[in-house]
Amino acid sequence: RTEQGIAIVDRDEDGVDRAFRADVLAGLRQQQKAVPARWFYDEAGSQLFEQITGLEEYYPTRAETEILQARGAEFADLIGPDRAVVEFGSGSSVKTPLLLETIEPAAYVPLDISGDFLRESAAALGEKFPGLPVHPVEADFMRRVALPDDVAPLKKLGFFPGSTIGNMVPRTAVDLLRSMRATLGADDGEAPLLLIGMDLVKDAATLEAAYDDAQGVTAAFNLNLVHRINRELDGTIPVDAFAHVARWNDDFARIEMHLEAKRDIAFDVSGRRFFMRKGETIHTENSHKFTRRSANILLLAGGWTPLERWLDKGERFALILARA
Ligand code: AVI
Repeated sequence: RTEQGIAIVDRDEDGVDRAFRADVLAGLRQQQKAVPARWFYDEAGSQLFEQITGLEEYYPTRAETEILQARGAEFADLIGPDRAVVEFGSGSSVKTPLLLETIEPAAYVPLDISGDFLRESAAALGEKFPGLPVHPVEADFMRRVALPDDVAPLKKLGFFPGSTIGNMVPRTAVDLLRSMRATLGADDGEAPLLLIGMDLVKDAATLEAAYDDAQGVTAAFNLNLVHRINRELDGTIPVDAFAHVARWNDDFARIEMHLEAKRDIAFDVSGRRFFMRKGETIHTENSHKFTRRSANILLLAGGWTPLERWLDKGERFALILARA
């Protein structure tokens, strides 16, 4: 499933994504109902996320872009030219060019589970940087990915912006950091580098607003998961029975998103019956926030030594450079 060029989505004879169904059914059976956040990103969900990144309340994208714009020369100095930039996730139309413009890379390798996004963003990048070899790889980067032969001998820089690492519980985040080391060839040749974005702990009001915006875009993003379950898994979930909730969990330093039942409800998904009491929730996302220390500890646990970090002017977000 995770090797280069192999179709990754495993569908049954009715075209249902087996992993989606398994995750939803298992998650709805739990005491605290939960569906992994990765299922937000169907076409509508990805568009809503794009919209979120432009919201007044959602500062992380702006803050990280500011760092890339303002501090590019500094990290270009530390990183040096002629590296293959391996991006975990398809490049964003804004951040990736900012990095590629500053560091004079030898190649660009976007890794993504979704072939469509991958091809689109690789083509756009190719047009922007005509001389740069671009090697898109369709793969699940949660496991070690075999890089194309042309790239293997080059020095590597992993790029993982957006604080996507924050959407994983620490155990999964450490697994991913270790997989990244393996993908980047940490044990054969020159030590790879990693440039990673991490959102910082701040007051709960700012964080809760970032995940519960006034226009209701984040609410729509959360509720889109219910629409997706209904559409793809023969669900009968009454979407209007749910409220979007974003709350700061101080014990684990994370924003949690939930879908809270506004009344007692019963519904079916894939032929199974489920019940929820008023006030009961489906936990749909964690977005961990970091301090200097917790970021360093996580990186070290994943096999990376932090070298330098840069913050935006408002000190809301960090870009961290680490070496394997
Ligand atoms: C993709 N990820 C880093 C976003 C975040 O901030 O955790 C997803 C998101 N969820 C709600 N708003 C944005």
